[in-house]
Amino acid sequence: MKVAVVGATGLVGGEMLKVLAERNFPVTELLPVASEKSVGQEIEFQGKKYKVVSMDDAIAARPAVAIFSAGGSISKEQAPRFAEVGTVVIDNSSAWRMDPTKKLVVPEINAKELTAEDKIIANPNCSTIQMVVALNKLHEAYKVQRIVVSTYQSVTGTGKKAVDQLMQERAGGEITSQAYPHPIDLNVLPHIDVFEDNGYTKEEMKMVKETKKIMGDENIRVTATTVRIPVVGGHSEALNVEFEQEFELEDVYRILRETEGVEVVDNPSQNQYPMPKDAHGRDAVLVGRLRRDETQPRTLNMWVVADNLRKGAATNAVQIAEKMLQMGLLS
Ligand code: 2RA
Repeated sequence: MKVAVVGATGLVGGEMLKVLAERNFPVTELLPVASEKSVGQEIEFQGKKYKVVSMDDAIAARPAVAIFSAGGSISKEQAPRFAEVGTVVIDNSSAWRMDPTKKLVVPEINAKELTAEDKIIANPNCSTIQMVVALNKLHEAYKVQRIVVSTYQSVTGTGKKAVDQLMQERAGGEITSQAYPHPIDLNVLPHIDVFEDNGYTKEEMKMVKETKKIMGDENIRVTATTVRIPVVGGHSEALNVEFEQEFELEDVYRILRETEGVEVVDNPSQNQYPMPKDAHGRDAVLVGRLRRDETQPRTLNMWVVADNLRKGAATNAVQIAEKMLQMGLLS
């Protein structure tokens, strides 16, 4: 199967190539796409060398699927061009996520909604993916009414420039990479993406809007504070979740242990709880620190950690492609 990876030289694009290889996705020909200046650059995939190609050449090759991680403006312009030649596009940018004609998919939750008509599919925001993976089965059991979420997000979510800024600050040398308006080492920034008129950031509003769409329930109320912290392994989130139905903690543990993609790590007496260093490079969504909110009924506190480049982006996108293949929606 001809597969294009658009944004192949970026952090997420590189992770997509790694995941495609790890999961033995049936790639017979790879079309790595990046900016014009990268055309001709060689990358290695499954022991073979491929040259980066231009967007036009990739479209002309009519790949079966094109997995994008190249920013919203490029996706808005180029995804329809791929779709016109019959390519299925799975896009990691925010460009199509809230488009009512496009599906926003976490395979474990709503892949069943995909049809042959879906030619552009949106991959949700990383901070949303790990939250809904952790909550979806609890929602089915107890019906989520309200989520208060605070995130502690890795600099890898911003990209290579941010990782370089952190490492340069930490090394104490010259700072040539400035991804943030402030130092990030030994600091935290309550500022991810741009601020909107309501005082929330775009990142916070993504969590509010995307959660409802993926879980198929416009009545779920979400309020978010998203924060950048100086780590690289993955995003962490503190969730306070109010349900319509009462729950027993042991049932919550059972449901989470049975939830696809979730790993319960919760033994505080042994200092065992989810941490980015343990999520790094893995696809599992780690859940722990489960405890009843003693200030109000039917409410649970939990801590959720996942590698934002993997399940938060690359793996979720590849899993969508795998599901479509299984469903006969990819030729
Ligand atoms: C971030 N979730 O962490 C956003 C985009 N990857 O910056």
